[in-house]
Amino acid sequence: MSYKSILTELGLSEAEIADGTLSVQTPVDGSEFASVTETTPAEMTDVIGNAKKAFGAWRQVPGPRRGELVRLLGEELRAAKEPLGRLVSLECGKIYQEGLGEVQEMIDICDFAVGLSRQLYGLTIASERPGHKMMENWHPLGVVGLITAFNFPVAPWAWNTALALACGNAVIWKPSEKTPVTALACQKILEKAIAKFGDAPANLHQVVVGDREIGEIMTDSRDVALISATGSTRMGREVAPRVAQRFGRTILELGGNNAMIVTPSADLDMTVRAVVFSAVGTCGQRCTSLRRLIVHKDVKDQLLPKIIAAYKSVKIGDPLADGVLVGPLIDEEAYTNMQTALANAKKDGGTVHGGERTLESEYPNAFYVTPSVVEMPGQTETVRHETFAPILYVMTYETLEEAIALQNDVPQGLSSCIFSTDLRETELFLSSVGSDCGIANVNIGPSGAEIGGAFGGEKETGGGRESGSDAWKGYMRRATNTINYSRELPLAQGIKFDI
Ligand code: UN1
Repeated sequence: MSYKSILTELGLSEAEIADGTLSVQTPVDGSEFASVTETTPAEMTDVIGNAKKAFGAWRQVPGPRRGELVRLLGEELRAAKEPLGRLVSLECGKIYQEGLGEVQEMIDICDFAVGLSRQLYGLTIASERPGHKMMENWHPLGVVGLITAFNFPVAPWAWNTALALACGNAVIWKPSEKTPVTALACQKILEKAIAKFGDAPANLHQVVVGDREIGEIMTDSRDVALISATGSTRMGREVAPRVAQRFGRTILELGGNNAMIVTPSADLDMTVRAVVFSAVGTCGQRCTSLRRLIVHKDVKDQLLPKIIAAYKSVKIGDPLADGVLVGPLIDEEAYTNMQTALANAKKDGGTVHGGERTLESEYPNAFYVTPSVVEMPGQTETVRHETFAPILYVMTYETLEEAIALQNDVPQGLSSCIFSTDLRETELFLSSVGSDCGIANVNIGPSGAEIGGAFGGEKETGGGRESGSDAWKGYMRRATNTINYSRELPLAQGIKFDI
């Protein structure tokens, strides 16, 4: 199937993906496959104004009716699953299976948000005063500005948008400049749902394509109530203070430095499979990718050769080809960063297995690498830094307390896991003195979370939660209401104030 036909299948016309100012290369072979029109800074005033208008109308539509739009979006996504999965693969380089998985996450969150649209529950609260009642109501928040990253070009959009729309908000989406075409495809898919829905306000959802200037206008605007940003800690460090400056709200899902603790009681065959998927899947470019293996000193010699052998058997190549498990890195910069990290790890006393460029003669303009395992003498600064590439640092431990301390001793706090069949070990890991991450798993790798849970993490990961559980509350504002149905006017706390 040709690149062009994927785009046409998704309803993107030639004009929308050609003759623009932003050139889009596929990491598969480095060639340009689209060039899209960028939003100018001047246009942002209208974009934000239009979103504000759309919000004004949408917030008055009953929640369950808003859910109907999300239901229709889920149906359109089901219909577009294969071409969209292929486009994800083409634009960001993950294998087709993972492209399909990403679209499935979008479908799942739509289903979740449809149910949610009838369950935006508030509370009734016992009032301390006679003839009074208290309650808590959730209202739509406003315009939601989304900033997303190249590595998951569509699922985080869906987590945010499905919830934001069900919660009564309008959305402005700034996708990564590396993956704007999938964003335009999502806009098309949503437009189909909107057409079937019938009476949604214009500009309920808008995509803006451009560089940081566009992003800054959005983050600085008082008319954008919430900025939900997925990406690097560096990006979050710029976004968060700008939004805080105007007392806006943020949901931040930033870097991870995810670890797996392997204890002597672990099922090692299962461990190897989990390590390989979570460390080399998406070419190590998930925020949840496994980056650190903290293995008991008596287990390392059994486990490491199995991992190295499994790494050698993994097929690397065109992510759309059958049987391939690892596609390319996103670009040359990612490759350079990987090589720098490996060189630093060596300087720190690490022993590097793999990590070389491969398929260079076939794809001179693309960056395929063999995944690497690095045996480290300790948790050096190189290990504590998140490098978005398939590098797995291996360290050993003697006591579980020591392993947990190592696991927690990084600036990031997204995902973590333990492989163990000992209840005492697993419960300690999950307890208040265990993993300090937003996600802590047992006998499952750190990546590949289901949408039903709240997704996000602590420390430099930013503290935000997206997706399932009660993450929807981040997209609404809470009003506490106290109602007096008596003929008296008692004051709270028993204060006497007679006039
Ligand atoms: C990301 O890499 O930004 O848990 C998101 C996972 C996926 C989402 C990753 N469900 O790996």
